[in-house]
Amino acid sequence: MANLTGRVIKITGLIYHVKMPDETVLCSVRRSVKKKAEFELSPVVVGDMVKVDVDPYPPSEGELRTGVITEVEPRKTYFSKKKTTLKMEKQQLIAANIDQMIVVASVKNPAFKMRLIDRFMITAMQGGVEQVVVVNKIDLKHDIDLEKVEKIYNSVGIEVIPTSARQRLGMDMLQETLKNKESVFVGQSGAGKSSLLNAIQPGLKLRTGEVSEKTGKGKHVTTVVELFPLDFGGFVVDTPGLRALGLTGLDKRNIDMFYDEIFETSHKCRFSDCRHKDEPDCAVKAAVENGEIYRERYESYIRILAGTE
Ligand SMILES: Nc1nc2c(ncn2[C@@H]2O[C@H](COP(=O)(O)OP(=O)(O)OP(=O)(O)O)[C@@H](O)[C@H]2O)c(=O)[nH]1
Ligand SMILES: [Mg+2]
Ligand SMILES: [Zn+2]
Repeated sequence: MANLTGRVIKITGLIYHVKMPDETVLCSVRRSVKKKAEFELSPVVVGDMVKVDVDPYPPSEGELRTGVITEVEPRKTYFSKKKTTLKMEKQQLIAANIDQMIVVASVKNPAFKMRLIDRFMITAMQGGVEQVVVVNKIDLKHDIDLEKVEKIYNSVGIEVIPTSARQRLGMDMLQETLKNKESVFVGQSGAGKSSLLNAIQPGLKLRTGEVSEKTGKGKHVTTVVELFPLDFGGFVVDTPGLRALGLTGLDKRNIDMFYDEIFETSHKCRFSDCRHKDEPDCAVKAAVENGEIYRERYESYIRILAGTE
């Protein structure tokens, strides 16, 4: 049996599609690999580099060869969310070995929610992935202060790209950002992740769906996580919009680490364990008052903090 290395590009049910140098092999996962992933719901995810025992028999005409995944190589980066089961808190890995997370929000339908963007940011930082914010549907009439949003994220080194998949606005900038990188598209259902990818590369022909008139929410159109090559270089992973993004590994003492400017300022607080809430002589609160720290960032921090208390 040939033992080769490949990359998981798609998972459908229990079948793992692994791209090898010359072919795509349909694989199952060896029991020992499943056992190792005790705290993870999915032992193998899209983007994983895996060792495969490829079936020696040639596939019949027009069929793909089959194999077994025997090992998962250590992940350089990952994107995961929390899944609470009856018994314990587990990490649900969604994609591995990607360079950047493109957090797609929309100015409207569904409503723009900075706190959701920030939750994605935290998961990206935890997984060692760079972040970019895309604000889509700018063709719609809305009341979001895009300049302010850009200022806030740019101040912590995060690029913001306003787009309209419908009117093809911002596509050059998005393409430039995606070029020669591996990106995972995340965000609320209906924000337009699949539409943006179709606008960038029509050949992808990803399924897109309506946003409900009644609830303003997406209808969870994309259901399979899949890795696609881009014609201009790079790869993208489209993901299903998440209903909720649970965070793992957060502790009320370390949340400020995910807010660069808050973390830096925190060294000037009177108490070294200051949470920047009701403590006296808090340098962070003072910086918010005098405009050195954006109030929106502070409020986002406080909301995440509240969730861990
Ligand atoms: N007006 C407007 N509508 C858009 C734009 N981009 C996408 N839409 C619409 O928004 C709806 C949802 O788009 P999708 O691309 O399916 O959204 P998604 O983020 O992939 O959603 P899930 O796969 O469910 O997570 C569709 O009806 C799109 O036509 C845009 O730039 N402007
Ligand atoms: Mg989609
Ligand atoms: Zn403080």
